[in-house]
Amino acid sequence: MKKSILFLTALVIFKISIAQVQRCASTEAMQEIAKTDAHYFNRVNHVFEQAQQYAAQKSANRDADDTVYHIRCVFHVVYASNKPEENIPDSVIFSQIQILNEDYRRMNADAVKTRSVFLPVAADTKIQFELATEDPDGNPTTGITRKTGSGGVLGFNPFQDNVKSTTSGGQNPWPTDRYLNIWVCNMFLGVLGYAYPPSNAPNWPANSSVDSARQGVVLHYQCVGRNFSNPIDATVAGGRSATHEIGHYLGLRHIWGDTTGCNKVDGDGIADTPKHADAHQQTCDTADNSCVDAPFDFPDMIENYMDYSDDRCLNMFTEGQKNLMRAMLQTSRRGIAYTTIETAIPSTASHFSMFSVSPNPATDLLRVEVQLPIAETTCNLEIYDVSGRQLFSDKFSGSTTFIPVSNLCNGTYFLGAKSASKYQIIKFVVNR
Ligand SMILES: [Ca+2]
Ligand SMILES: [Ca+2]
Ligand SMILES: [Zn+2]
Repeated sequence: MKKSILFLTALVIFKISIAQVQRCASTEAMQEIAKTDAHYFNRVNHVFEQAQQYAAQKSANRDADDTVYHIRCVFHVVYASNKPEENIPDSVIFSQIQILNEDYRRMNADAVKTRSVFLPVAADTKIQFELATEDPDGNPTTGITRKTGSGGVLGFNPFQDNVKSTTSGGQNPWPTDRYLNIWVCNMFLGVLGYAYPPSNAPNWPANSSVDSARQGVVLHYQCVGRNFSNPIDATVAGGRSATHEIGHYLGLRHIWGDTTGCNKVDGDGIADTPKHADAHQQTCDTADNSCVDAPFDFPDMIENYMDYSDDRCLNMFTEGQKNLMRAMLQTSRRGIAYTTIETAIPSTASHFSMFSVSPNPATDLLRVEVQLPIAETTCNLEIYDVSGRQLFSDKFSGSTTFIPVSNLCNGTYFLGAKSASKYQIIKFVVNR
């Protein structure tokens, strides 16, 4: 969060000259609020720390893992009267809701591309999205409002937040403590989106923060949904700007923590995301490893939705990010979602009824036990190192086998078992 305005300006110009689009202006928009609200960052940090503690107290406070949050969304489409293309069709908004549900429930088709090294922390957040069916007065609604407005020749300005008020050419929000408001408009300087993190501590009265009427997400109309006929850029055509911005809205920070370089304890305040030196600007390089993590060095998690990578290589949130977002839904963002209890438990549905390794730590031989489903006769066992390199692969017909690990150096490894219907990973250590 410590970044000079001067540096930010330079960064924005650099991004625009290279990539033509700026993935997200959330940090810069927050800096703008801080100019007139001296305690803004303190408040944001305080709320973030409270949510971290809340999420950490799993047994006492964390909701049961089978609770599903359903967030009520309202899309406000604000378009210039002479630019009908800005008035995006319902079908594009429907596809955006679908993308959000796929990404947050880890049902995205490209979840299979998450590198093995990150599978143990890849999360189904159990957060879902739907268009509101009741407006603030209790009347039926489509959850979409449309309005001709104007943010001026260049589009709406993220640093003035003018799309969020009718008096400045935009559309007023629905009550921000009951709905996730998502404004869709043309935006200044190719900014794709921005959102503010929660800044109202749960023990404060509702709407006590000066910015309560500004809570929500703003998206450039050309990065909404899937298969949009006129995307602003191929790297952002997957509808994942919304996934990223709603991550901010639910309290997540950029994975590199908005501080460049590796000389930081943990950029984003999330324990299971590796340290990143900086954003990956619409790139997709799995060879990147910008900082050394301790005690084990992970590659950069370029597939995390809170990076700036190409939409086509984003595919995961982590367990730590999930817990933080769910903590916010129980505290600062309480009220925007209703909950249901999921009877099936998908996160373990793909697990074997029994899968174990011993001894752990191992020295020479790893004893593996797998209970295959009744209708299946074989599975594949695979060992990966922490950078995702496959070191071993063999077919196995169960239930007990021994894998030699005497050729492996001391360190952490992952053993994966894959059958026709099951997939599970166990972390093990070699230490001799
Ligand atoms: Ca981290
Ligand atoms: Ca690393
Ligand atoms: Zn962002």
